[in-house]
Amino acid sequence: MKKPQTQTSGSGLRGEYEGAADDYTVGQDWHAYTPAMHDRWRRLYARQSALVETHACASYRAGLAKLNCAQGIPQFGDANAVLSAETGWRLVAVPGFIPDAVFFDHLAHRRFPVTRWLREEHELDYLAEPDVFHDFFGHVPMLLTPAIADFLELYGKAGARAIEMGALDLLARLYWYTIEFGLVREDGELRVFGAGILSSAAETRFAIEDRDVLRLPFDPVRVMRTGYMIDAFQKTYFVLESLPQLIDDLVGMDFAPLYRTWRNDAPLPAGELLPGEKPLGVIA
Ligand code: HBI
Ligand code: FE
Repeated sequence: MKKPQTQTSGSGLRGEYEGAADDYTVGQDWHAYTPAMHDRWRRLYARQSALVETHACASYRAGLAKLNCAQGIPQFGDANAVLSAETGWRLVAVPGFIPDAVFFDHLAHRRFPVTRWLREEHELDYLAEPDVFHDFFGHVPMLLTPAIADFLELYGKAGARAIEMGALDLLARLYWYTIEFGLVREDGELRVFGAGILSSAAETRFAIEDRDVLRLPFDPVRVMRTGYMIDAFQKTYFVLESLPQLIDDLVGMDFAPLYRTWRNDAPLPAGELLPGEKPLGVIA
């Protein structure tokens, strides 16, 4: 029996970092997953995939179907065959959270880091760190959508400059409010495409159904200025009119002047409207 894959390393980060390569990649070590872990994945999958039918955007649902991963923790190599044919992305296994610069470099080269460990039984509903369920179930289906695939590469390429300019927080909010917690309007209805929402049963319902939470039209600068919480439901969601809007709004945008303007400002509190802003209602 191999040692359990979920441990706290000397760094304080959960995951087994020892033996990782310089770029923090590891083997997935798929054969080390136990039957109990595959069973846990199946239950997580069954619960979330039912919700996805009614709450996720069409691209996500199409992507998930192509990945064929209902039966247990998937082998990343199988997903890579699908990804390489569709958008040229590739999954790499990592022990858990990795340094910002390393994360950006993977994305810039169309490699998506996927955490290899699975949450414990008592964490089915909530987890603050990414695990294989969040990373795979939440993110990988959207890697099959060209607009998202291209945006993520662009985000990766923007990383080094943001770090250099002391504006990482601004750039990271763009990822947070789209890739992790983004909503998109589809045939007049609100749908989810953010992985942080789609890997949580409770937030999937909340983000779409709650009548009072603030939903604002996506605007890159407004997003970059807005703070967020990592341990509670979001207080603001940003809504795209379409997935390609994400890349259309950002490609060719010069971030340097924005960084200089906003990098020293405290973030706008989530959940608050600026003068003149109009929230989008629940589109039921
Ligand atoms: N590492 N594994 C992993 N997953 C992430 O989502 C991640 C990361 N390292 C840095 C990071 N995200 C963010 O702080 C950057 O997007 C800024
Ligand atoms: Fe994530």
